[in-house]
Amino acid sequence: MLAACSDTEHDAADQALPKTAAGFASTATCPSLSDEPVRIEAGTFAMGQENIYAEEGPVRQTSVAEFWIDVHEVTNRQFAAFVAETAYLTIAEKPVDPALFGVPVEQIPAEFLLPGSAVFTPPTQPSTNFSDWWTYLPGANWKKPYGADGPDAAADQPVVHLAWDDMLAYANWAGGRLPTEAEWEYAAGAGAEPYTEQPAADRANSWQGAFPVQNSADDGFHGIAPVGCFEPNAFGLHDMVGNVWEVTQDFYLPGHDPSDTDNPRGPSENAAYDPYNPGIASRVMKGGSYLCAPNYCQRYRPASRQGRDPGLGTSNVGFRLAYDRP
Ligand SMILES: [Ca+2]
Ligand SMILES: [Ca+2]
Repeated sequence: MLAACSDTEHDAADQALPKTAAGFASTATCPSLSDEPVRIEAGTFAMGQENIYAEEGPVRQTSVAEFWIDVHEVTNRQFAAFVAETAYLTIAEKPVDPALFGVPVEQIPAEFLLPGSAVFTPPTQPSTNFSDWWTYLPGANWKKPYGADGPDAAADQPVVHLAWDDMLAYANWAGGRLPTEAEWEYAAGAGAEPYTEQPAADRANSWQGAFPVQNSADDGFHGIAPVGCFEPNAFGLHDMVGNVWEVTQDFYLPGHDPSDTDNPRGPSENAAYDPYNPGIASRVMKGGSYLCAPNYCQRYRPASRQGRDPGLGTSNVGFRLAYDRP
């Protein structure tokens, strides 16, 4: 299916790492997918993974009830239909509440209070510090994913820069809900054996090369790909692993409760804890993104998980919906 993509990113001349956030934008088109969700039968699977990242264990047999799930990440086209009907304004399009910073307002740089979002912006030198590649760009939002000066959001690429409330508003409008982590992981694994290596270039959109300074884009994409460019899994679901991270409804704790195995819904809000973001009840996000590379974030796997700040979107996080009935 990659071969069917009418993109130019396979050209050798285009293999250098883009220098700007907007340089990661793709103009590729891929075979269009149905928006019709698929039914996932109730089942039991080995949830979690061990000997990789501590937060993914322990592995335990886990049951999920029947549900339906989108075959692709929610796209800009779908989100635009919601906004057109409701005039909904996302968090990233509104001025920032100074109280969120927890310091006197005069200590907050003025640009941090402008509407905007966090955009991946490649550093010029090797780094292991995420603050070197995340930039708060005023004017960045779902319609302008690379900032005010960048290209418009492409219709069939996943919508990004949404906060939790934005995803919830879309889900309520669309008649769905965010999947639980267990549902998502069961659907992503689709009965396959767990793996640890980076997926092949035709299987998922991840990062080939030494993150964050070298990206050969062997899979055809430096950044986000349109949904449906990569092969589906055995359940017919595209881009579960890679492309953009997908937020689930569960609150985040590092590691799983080994006794919570029957249609688990994660810890309570009060019990939620994210060591990278203490003081905030993070949600679990799954599957890694186009920024996951072997030397950084080996999370291109169904069991991978990280906490997601509910109040802020970024350029590598999206979602898809689950449903309790057809
Ligand atoms: Ca890629
Ligand atoms: Ca994904």
